[in-house]
Amino acid sequence: MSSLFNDESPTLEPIAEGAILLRGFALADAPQILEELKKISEHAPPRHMITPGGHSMSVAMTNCGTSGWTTDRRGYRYATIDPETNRPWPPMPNIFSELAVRAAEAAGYRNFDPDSCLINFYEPKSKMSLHQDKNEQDYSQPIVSVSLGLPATFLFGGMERSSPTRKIRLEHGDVAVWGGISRLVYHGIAPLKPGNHPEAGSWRINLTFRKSL
Ligand code: MD3
Ligand code: FE
Repeated sequence: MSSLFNDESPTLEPIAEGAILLRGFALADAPQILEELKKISEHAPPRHMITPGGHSMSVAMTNCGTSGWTTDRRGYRYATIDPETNRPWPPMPNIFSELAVRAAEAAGYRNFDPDSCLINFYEPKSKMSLHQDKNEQDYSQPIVSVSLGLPATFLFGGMERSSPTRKIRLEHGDVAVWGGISRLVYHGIAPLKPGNHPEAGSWRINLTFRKSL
């Protein structure tokens, strides 16, 4: 019921200038997305990447699309070859790119052309510290994020790491579009609370769609 409603006339919830939350926008596609994620994970297994500072990330990551975000001791970057498998990342399934473009359009971004989908797997206690997304070429393109599985507390800050943060609960099926002046805002995810989700079990999964190149 809510998925039918949200698909055709999404509730646009403004977060800040340029940032819009589309609650439940991905609900109808979620089962198919989760099936595709199993295939992607076989080809490009999620892994705990190493930051330039030498720390292992608590979030396990993989990518699909022509370009994927990676980190190791040498730095953060986008790469067309998965450094773990030495093969290209799996292609981005059409249902992924179509969902991302529809969400961007619903939020008012007309020419979103994602080449990259970073897939974040959170287990209980996994977190993402406050950071900016600055490894992309063109900051005029928005970022579209899709939340699946367990709910999370998203932290939305400001233009400086020390700016105050707002907490926003992101749930299964929620899609957010981050563009305009919100594109370079500091943001993060609080440590995941354990739980069980009927479709995703003990996991939270987040997909971020970007034009990286
Ligand atoms: C606000 N991921 O992968 S998605 C990331 O839930 C990342 O896994 C988080 O931050 C996650 O880089 C948050 C929401 C998000 C993504 C990018 C943004 C919010 C953003 C870029 C600018 C401002
Ligand atoms: Fe980010």
